[in-house]
Amino acid sequence: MPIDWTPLADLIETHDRFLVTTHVRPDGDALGSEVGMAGLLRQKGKNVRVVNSSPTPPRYDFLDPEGTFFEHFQTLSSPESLTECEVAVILDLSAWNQLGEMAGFIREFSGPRVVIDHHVSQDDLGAIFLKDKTAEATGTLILEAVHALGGMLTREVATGLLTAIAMDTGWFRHSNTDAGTLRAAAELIDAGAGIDRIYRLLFERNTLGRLRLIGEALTRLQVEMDGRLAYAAVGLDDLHRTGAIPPDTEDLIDYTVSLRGVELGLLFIEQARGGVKVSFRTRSGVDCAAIAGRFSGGGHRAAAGATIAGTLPEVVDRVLSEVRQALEPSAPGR
Ligand SMILES: [Mn+2]
Repeated sequence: MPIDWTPLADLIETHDRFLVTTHVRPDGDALGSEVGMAGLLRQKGKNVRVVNSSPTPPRYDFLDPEGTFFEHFQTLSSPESLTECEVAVILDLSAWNQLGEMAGFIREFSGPRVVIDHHVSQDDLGAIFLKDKTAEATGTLILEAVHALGGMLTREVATGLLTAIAMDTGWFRHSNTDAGTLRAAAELIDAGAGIDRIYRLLFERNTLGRLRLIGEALTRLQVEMDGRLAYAAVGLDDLHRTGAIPPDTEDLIDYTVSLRGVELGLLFIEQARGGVKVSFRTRSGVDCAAIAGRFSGGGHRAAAGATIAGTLPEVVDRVLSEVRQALEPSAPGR
């Protein structure tokens, strides 16, 4: 359903200072959407700060060539200056826990909050929701906002939005890709986004640590239930041993569902701050958002996640026993 962008237009009309933020462990959609949104707001003459609870993974440094666009909440030199922002624009999330360290600040934030997102809602966040769960990416929604508000697709904005859409569709391969996705991509390429350049920057700058981590995870890939369920677990010690960094696990989950016959793929990643991040992916009829919801997580039908308290072996056991039940009896669409 198309979004009515009037509430955003009204806030732009009546306010000058905007804070833009996104979820923890930001991905291409999160960061690319921020580039698009901040560009639009600045074109409207607004003062914009883009502040995230996680630092920007090196993979996405090309979205911020000067290193000044994305600010990191915990290392701000004057955190109190953030309270000067009048409107909070929250992108690509609909749950308090996805805000990480910034959740407290956003809860206290006295001005209007706007959420622009495509996830199944978990929390109301006390916000104006500009949401389309059928959108392939938040980046697509920002492109709509640019159209609706008469913004310009500069090369910078187009690069951010193409990164956003390409990453949330698995580079135009997943089931959320349709003709409209490719039309949006074509428009962004016409506006100056270099698709080959972006691909090279994202996928052909692997570190040896990242490739070794992928190798280790694949070596330990487990398959059960006649090959319908595949999973792998990555511990903090694996990162240390291989020289990988936490963002290097970003696309690892895709290998689980690349295996023939797999209906549900799981990836368990031990978190430095405690607990385990679990990713759920399907290429069949399994509802990943529903399974993740049983662990206070969420996302989309085909891709979801949850962060669960406990040690790596405990969480693996708990999730597997839940998931085995979800896959019995045989899931449709095999
Ligand atoms: Mn997204």
